[in-house]
Amino acid sequence: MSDPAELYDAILTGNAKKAEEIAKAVLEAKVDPSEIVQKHMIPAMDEVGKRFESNEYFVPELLIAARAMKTALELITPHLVAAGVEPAGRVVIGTVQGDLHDIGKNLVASMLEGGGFQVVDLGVDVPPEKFVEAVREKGGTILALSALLTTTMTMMKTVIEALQKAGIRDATKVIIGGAPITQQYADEIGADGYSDNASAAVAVARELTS
Ligand code: B12
Repeated sequence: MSDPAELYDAILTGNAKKAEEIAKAVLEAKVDPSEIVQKHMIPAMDEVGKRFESNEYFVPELLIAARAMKTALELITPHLVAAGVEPAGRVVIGTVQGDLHDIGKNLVASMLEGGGFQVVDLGVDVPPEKFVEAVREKGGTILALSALLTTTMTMMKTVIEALQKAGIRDATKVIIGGAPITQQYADEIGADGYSDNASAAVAVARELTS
């Protein structure tokens, strides 16, 4: 049987095929799915985040690690649900209208998934009304907005105003990020949280749901 601890290395080195094989084997061996995620997979993504922050890893390493994580998670998630493990919370995420950048947003989505959140990814160029609709329909408690352009970051304020108009602002926590975004901007537009990287985004989301 495969050792679930091997998943740590498979994710850290971005080996999606190996991550898939190990995940299949340990699930067949009836290892607790929650233990696989909490003890081996999340620590691997935490380490990936640390290596990125210390310039040891760059975007390509981040992306292949996130892909390996996602591949294994897709196999494990149905077992987590079957075991009755409650998700840490639900997140609706997307890149704001007019903006097509999605590498950072995808990383944040993968890290949140790895952190135990149920993530609804609306993609890129998402109009405010689509965010409102998704939060309402899918009961998103956290709305995560990404923007990479100074010309599109103002859409974040528009989305918050649309939530207000729809009467669901108070029931929704809004977190924002992307290269031009700062804590000061988040405060200015009344967002509930901000982070400048994907691993810290998980900590912010956890704090807002605790
Ligand atoms: C790759 C890239 C592209 C790709 C995007 C591919 C894709 N699928 O995403 C392509 C080629 C399509 C592109 C197009 C354009 N781009 Co571009 N692009 C970039 C580039 C080089 C890298 C962005 C990136 O992926 N970074 C890596 C990721 C990992 O970092 P990140 O996105 O910042 O995300 C991290 C954090 O910000 C945070 N985060 C991100 N989102 C969120 C969300 C939440 C909720 C939280 C908590 C955290 C968080 O966590 C992430 C992970 O750690 C940047 C330069 C740069 N240094 O940022 C320019 C850049 C963003 N682009 C720029 C421009 C101008 C454009 C174009 C207008 C170019 C043109 N003339 O056509 C178009 C716009 C298209 C559009 N409508 O969106 C400018 C923006 C300038 C500005 N101040 O507005 C930049 C800064 C380049 C520059 N120096 O001029 N681009």
